Amino acid sequence: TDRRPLVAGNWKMNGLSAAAAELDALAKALADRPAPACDVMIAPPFTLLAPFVAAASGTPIAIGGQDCSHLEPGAHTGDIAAVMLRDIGATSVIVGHSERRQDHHETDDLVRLKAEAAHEAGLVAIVCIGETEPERDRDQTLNVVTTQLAGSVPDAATADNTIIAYEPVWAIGTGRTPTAADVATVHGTIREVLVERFGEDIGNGLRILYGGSVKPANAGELMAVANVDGALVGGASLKAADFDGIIDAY
Ligand code: G2H
Repeated sequence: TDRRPLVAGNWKMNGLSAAAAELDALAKALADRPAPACDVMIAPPFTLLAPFVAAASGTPIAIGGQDCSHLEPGAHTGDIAAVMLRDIGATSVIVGHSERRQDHHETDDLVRLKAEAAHEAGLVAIVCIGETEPERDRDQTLNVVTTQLAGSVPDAATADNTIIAYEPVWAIGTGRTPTAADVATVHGTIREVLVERFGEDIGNGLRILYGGSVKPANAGELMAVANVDGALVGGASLKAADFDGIIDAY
């Protein structure tokens, strides 16, 4: 199966209005060399979606959201509906990032509803899963990701509307990464679970990103692992030169 890799940047709660210059710098870097052999996406905070959509226009960079509500527009103070993201020009949205699961007590059920809301609005849902350090120490990694997949990924998932991101929580922003062999084991298990649930076509078509302390220096090794179809990048997506260095792994 041909899966086009995706390098996605998650800016998290970073970026003031001047940060649009960083997107221009990335666009310039990409324009200065042959078209990247991967899809490229940046998810800025909600406040920067509009300027980033404008700055990315005419470039290979797609813009996504970092979260969406599972609800339709209405009386929900502080929330953002998936249709609002689509309306402003986003084409995808991250759901169930471990920081949302931790900081906002998001459950697998809620994450699945958010992914369904994203689909309803015509957005690609990037569904995040991953074990904590105590879970890893107890050898529960494969159980945890299997449970999260079952609960967080909608039944209507297809290779076109859903992307899985495996992010071991202990590797997020810590500079620590699993070994290539460990990544291969987890991504291989995720692939098996997807094929079992969705069949060969969809199961093998769904992209599985790795996330957690990806940087230019380790991107080549991590992206070469079987069933790693790209990266979800936090800290190293904030600077155009770093992010471009990761895209360059393809
Ligand atoms: C994991 C990742 C981006 P970082 O959360 O989603 O962040 O690359 O900073 O570890």
